Amino acid sequence: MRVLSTRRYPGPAFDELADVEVCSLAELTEPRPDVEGLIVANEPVPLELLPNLRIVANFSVGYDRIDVAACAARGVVVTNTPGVLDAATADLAFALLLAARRRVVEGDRLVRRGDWGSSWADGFVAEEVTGSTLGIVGLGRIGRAVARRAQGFELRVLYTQRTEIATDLAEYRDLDTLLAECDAVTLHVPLTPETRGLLDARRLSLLRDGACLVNTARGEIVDEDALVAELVSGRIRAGLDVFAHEPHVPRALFELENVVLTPHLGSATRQTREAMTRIVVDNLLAVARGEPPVTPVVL
Ligand code: 8YV
Repeated sequence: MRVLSTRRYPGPAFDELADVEVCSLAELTEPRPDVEGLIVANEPVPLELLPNLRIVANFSVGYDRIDVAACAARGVVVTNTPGVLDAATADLAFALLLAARRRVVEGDRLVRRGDWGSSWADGFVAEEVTGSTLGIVGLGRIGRAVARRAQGFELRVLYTQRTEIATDLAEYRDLDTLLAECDAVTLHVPLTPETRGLLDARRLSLLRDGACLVNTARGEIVDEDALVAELVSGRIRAGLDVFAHEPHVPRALFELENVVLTPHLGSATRQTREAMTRIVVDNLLAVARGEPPVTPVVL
């Protein structure tokens, strides 16, 4: 089975693909009837150029940029990489929470500027993380990994999602109540038509003064203009790994000390990225053998 891959994905599993060609989507301009498998990283699939495509193996748990329904209508299976990036993403959410709340990056900048001129006792006081209340929006695999970490930090943990579940990890609240009750809120829902703009200006205004918003999910879940306005006002803090128009980051954020910015690093550990490639390759090999894919996206 000939596979087209938008990059050389990391890790040894990639070398198990016998017939693979690395080609970006921008380079794919002519019809390719020889291609039966495609590897993308949550990128739009040019179905019209791939008439004999059988599988889109997505190097990503999120598939919001892939038209899964259009693929299904053409008999093309789409797979993703669930499970293996939960720990890495939860770790980053915690890193952003700690960094934003404890002013870690702001402190680093102060030291590098040579502005640390007085004793440790002056200024730079932050709000305690331990004992504060964390709200998790979406208690799926990644949300639960965050909740487990939160227990180690002795946080009170609330969660919200469409359906309330029985769990010892967190107490349920509806979204508006959760936003108003928490010292920090972290987002772990996929981007869907229902979650696009979920945190609009009204909901952002429900956050407590000084609260911290962490987003390692998708930028489009938050009204970015409204978030920038809240951050510019200085009313809240944030740790942001994702943005509405990546790699564009609103310039107004660059000057702010109350926001920590990272370039979509949620799954970016060697172990996690190699495990993602392993799943991508396992899905392709299964379909090549005529077997069902390992981790299909089910509509
Ligand atoms: C990827 C992600 O870095 O899995 C996801 O949903 O956002 C990240 O792991 C990104 O999608 C590119 O594959």
